Parts: sequence; C-alpha cells; structure tokens
Amino acid sequence: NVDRKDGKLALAYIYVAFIAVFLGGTAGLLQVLVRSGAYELPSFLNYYQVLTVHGVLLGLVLTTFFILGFQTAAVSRTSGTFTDKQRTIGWIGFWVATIGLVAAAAMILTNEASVLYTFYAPLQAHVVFYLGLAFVIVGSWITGAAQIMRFVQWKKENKGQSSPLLSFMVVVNNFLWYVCTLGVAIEVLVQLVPWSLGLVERVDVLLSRTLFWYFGHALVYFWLLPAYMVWYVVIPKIIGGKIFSESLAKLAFMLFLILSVPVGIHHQFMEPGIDALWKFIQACLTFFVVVPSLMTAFSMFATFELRGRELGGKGVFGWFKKLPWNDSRFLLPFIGMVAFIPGGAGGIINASYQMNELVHNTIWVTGHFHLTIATAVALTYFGTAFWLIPHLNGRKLTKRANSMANCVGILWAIGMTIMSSSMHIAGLLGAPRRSAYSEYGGSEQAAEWISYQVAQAIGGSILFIAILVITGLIIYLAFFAPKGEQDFPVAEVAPGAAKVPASLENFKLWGVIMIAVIIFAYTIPIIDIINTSPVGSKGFKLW
Ligand code: HAS
Repeated sequence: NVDRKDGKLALAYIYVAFIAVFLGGTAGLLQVLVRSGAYELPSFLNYYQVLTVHGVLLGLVLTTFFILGFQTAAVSRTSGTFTDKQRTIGWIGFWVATIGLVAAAAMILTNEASVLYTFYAPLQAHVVFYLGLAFVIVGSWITGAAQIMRFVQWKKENKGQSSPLLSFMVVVNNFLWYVCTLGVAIEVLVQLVPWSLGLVERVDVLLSRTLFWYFGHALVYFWLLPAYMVWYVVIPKIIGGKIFSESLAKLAFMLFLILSVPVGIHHQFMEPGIDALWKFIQACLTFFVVVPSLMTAFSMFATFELRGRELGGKGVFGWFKKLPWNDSRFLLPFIGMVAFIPGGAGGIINASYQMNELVHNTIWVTGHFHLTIATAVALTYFGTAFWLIPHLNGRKLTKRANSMANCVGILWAIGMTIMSSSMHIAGLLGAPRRSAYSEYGGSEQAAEWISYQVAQAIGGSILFIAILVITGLIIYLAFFAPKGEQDFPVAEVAPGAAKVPASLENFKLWGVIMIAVIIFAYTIPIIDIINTSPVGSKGFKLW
C-alpha cells in the first residue's frame, strides 16, 4: 500500500488537477456554445481568454498535477515509502508549482494573458504569467527529483535486480520531462520574459515557436506515458491477468525517451524558415515514435486475449466477452484505448507532410487531440483517480460510485464521438481551429461548417454533463465514501518471462542516445533560424 504520508502529497496534486477539470471543462462548454453561433460571451470575457483558460487548465494543469500525484503514489507503492527528506522535497515542489499556477491563473482571469496554452510569440502576455508557468515547471522538477531519489535508493538496496516496472516508468517519464522542458524554459527566460518586460523590442517568432515545439511534442508523451503505466501495469491485474512482457514495456518506454523530443518540427511543417530536409528528417523520426505505441497496442491485445482465453473464451472473439465490463477501473481506460486507435491514426495523417498541408490549422487537429489527450489519456486518468483517491485516503470505491464512474465513461464515449467526429469532418471542409463563430461574410464554404459546429456543441454539452458527474464523484470519494481498503492494483509478470536485459535498465546509455538524436535533429535548424533571423541589432539575438 501507499504510505498515508506519501498519499497526502499525491492527493494534494490530484485535488488541484480535478479543480482544473471542473473549471477547464466549464470553459470548454462556453467554447463549443460560442462556436455554434447560438451563444455570445458576456462582455467581460473574450473568446481567446476562454480558450486560454480551457487549454491551460486541461492541457497543462490537469495533466502536470495529476501526473505528479499519480507518479508519487506509484513510486511509493512499488519502490517503498519516501524518506522524510524525499517527502519534504516533494512538498516543496508542490507549493512552488501551486504558487506558479495561482499567479498564471490570475493573469489569465484578468485578460492579461490570453495567449492560448501554446503561449509562443507573437502573442504576448504579462510577465507574471510567464514567471508563473516557470514556477510550475520548476515545481514539477523538484517533485520529480524526489521520485527519482526514491527509485535510486531502491536500486542501491536491491543491487543487480531488475527494477520495479512502475517506478522505472516514472523515472523515464521524469527524464523525458527534464530534457523537453529545457526548451520551453529557454524560450521563457531568454525571449518571452525580457520581451514582456520591454527590455527588448522584438523577439524572433520562429525561434520562439521552435523552442516551444521542441518541448510541445514531448509534452504529449509526458501526458501519455502515465496512461501507458496504467495500461501496462494496473489493467492486467484488474482483469486478473499478468504483464505480457516486462522487457517489451521497458523497451517501449526507452524508445519514447529517445524519440519524443526530436520530432517537434512536425508541428511546423507549414512554416517558412525551416529547411525541407529537416522537416523530412523529423517526419521520419515521427514515424519511428509511432513504434512504441504499436508495441503497446500489441501488448494490450495479447494481455486481453490471454486472460479472456484463460477464463474460457472460445473462438476468434470469445475471449473479448470475458473481460470485466462492469468494472470502471477497466472500462474507462479501455474506452480510452479504443479512442486511441483513430486518434493515433489521425496523428499519422498529421505527420504525413502532404496531408498535413490539408489539415494544419483546421479544426481537424482539435479533433485529433480530443481523441488522444482528452479521451485516451483523460479517461485513463479519471478511471485511475476513482480508485486511487480512496486508496490514498482510506476509503472505498463503492458499487454505486463504480456505476457512476461507468456512466462517465459512456457519456464521454458518446459526447466525444459526436464532438470529435464533427471536428474531423469540418476540418476536412476547411474550418479553421482557434476561431470564434463567423459566417465569413456569407461565404458558401463557411456555411457548410455550421451544422458540424452545432454537433460539436451537442457533443460538448454531453461531455460537460460527464464533467459534472466526475466532479461529484471526486468530492464523494474525497470526503464522503465509506472508510475501507481500496487496492492499488499492480500486476505480476507472466511466468516464464525472460529476464529483462541489463541494457534496458541502463539510463546512461539511453540518455546518451537521446541527447545524440536531439543534437542531430535540432542543431542545424536552430543555427539556420538564428543566422537568418530578421530580428536586428535593436532586438534580441542569441549570438
Ligand atoms: Fe498528436 C498535433 C502527430 C499522438 C496530442 N497532437 C497534436 C496536438 C496535440 C496532440 C495536443 O505530425 C495539437 C498541438 C497544437 O495545439 O497545435 N500525434 C502525432 C503522432 C502521434 C500523436 C504521429 N498527439 C498524440 C498523443 C497526444 C497528442 C498521444 C496527446 C496525448 N500530432 C501529430 C502532428 C500534429 C499533432 C503531426 C501537428 C498537426 C498540425 O499540423 O498542427 C502518435 O504518437 C500516435 C501513435 C498512436 C498509435 C495508436 C496505438 C493504439 C493503442 C490502443 C490499442 C487499443 C487496444 C484496445 C488494445 C499508433 C496503443 C483494443 C480494443 C478494441 C475493441 C479494438
């Protein structure tokens, strides 16, 4: 079990994450209603402010805070209780991140930072917004360090043994986070803060975007990997099965470590100023980073089929019926997995340069990330929180709460199918993302989008109902659920599995490969950007 003191730290993070779900979800409802044309925002709010609240709270706050909470619990469960020093470091990280969050939120609410969750130049925010985000990142580094310290202690105490899978995964995710956040930290400290303070007149927009996307794509895998932790380690236990292959899981995570960062330019295919060769190279690397997800799909199918057959499932699909469909701990992540199949396929379309020309900056992309982050990942987080919170605070996920949680999964599946499909279709018809309702001067093409925008509002409203149920459930599980024991499921490895090769545990080796691939993929594009920068002597230049 997770020690109660460690549990408090994990819970603090998770509660902040769910406050973000409620507020960010409300902003999402306003979003779809405005885009449908049926509703106008009150005069004290503007469209981009609401879009920023939505993106920052759900894309940055829910994720980062849930991940830090979940990972703290996961390390404590599988490597052992934190020492007092480690836990204190964890709490320092929590407070640094939370102070940063409050500062950044205050700026968004006062319309001083309506710069969207991607916040790169040329949109400019109040300096306090940037500093607030910097604090959130530094806070996450500090808590992440506490998790790594606990893992290192385990390694010292258990020399020569292969490390606990869940803790190993947490450490990989933290390393990924340290390396990718360096890009955004440089962007914020070297470009955005001096510019926002008026110390420099201009900043290079292309450099700002490139530094952001160096961080921004690895960010999506920082979100995804905790969901994969649940899929690989927790789900097999819930269905009564075993981990299909520990080596496969560890290899998949190491592949994410080396391939998640050097693909950021696939967000910039349509941008001038980056040579086609580097776009091509990063497109190829993007296709490589699909591989660990395909490995994950293979492993999950194998786990499900093996268990289903063990329970007597016959024929090609008989095993499928044997899975525990009434158990929300399984059902919600499972719906997430199903959504990730079209979500991942959409990602592959985005990454195919020529097709990116069709979909870039259309609402297709919004459809893509509502399947990936907002369904595959978010539903896994929700399904996990519903058992993790009672595990940490000594309560129980009751039968009724479990049924409510299943309702969340079903509402989410229905709402997201309607919303995301209409986003994908409208995107192919040319509807732009990040824009409020407009008839574009009576344009015939824009008229085609309106029915899909209404469908998005219907889907979005169903999702909002799900968010109300989630909020109610979290409050119930935090304060009112009956006291009891709720298990933190961790599966064992299948018997007869081969020993994990030592090279897969060698962080130095994979770290060196990671840095080498990043240097290869980014050095020349960045030198090119700086050398051809239009920002003259009056503005800021790196060298
Ligand atoms: Fe993406 C844009 C490419 C994955 C999130 N992506 C975005 C943005 C976000 C985002 C937020 O190349 C917008 C950023 C912005 O604001 O501008 N993405 C990819 C690729 C993948 C991918 C190649 N994205 C993700 C994940 C995200 C995420 C994961 C969040 C968590 N994405 C792009 C590109 C763009 C982009 C371009 C830029 C577009 C533009 O022009 O602006 C891959 O990693 C996907 C691989 C996934 C798979 C699926 C494996 C399936 C599994 C489930 C198995 C199911 C089971 C259940 C076992 C290959 C593991 C079976 C049961 C049954 C009954 C069937």
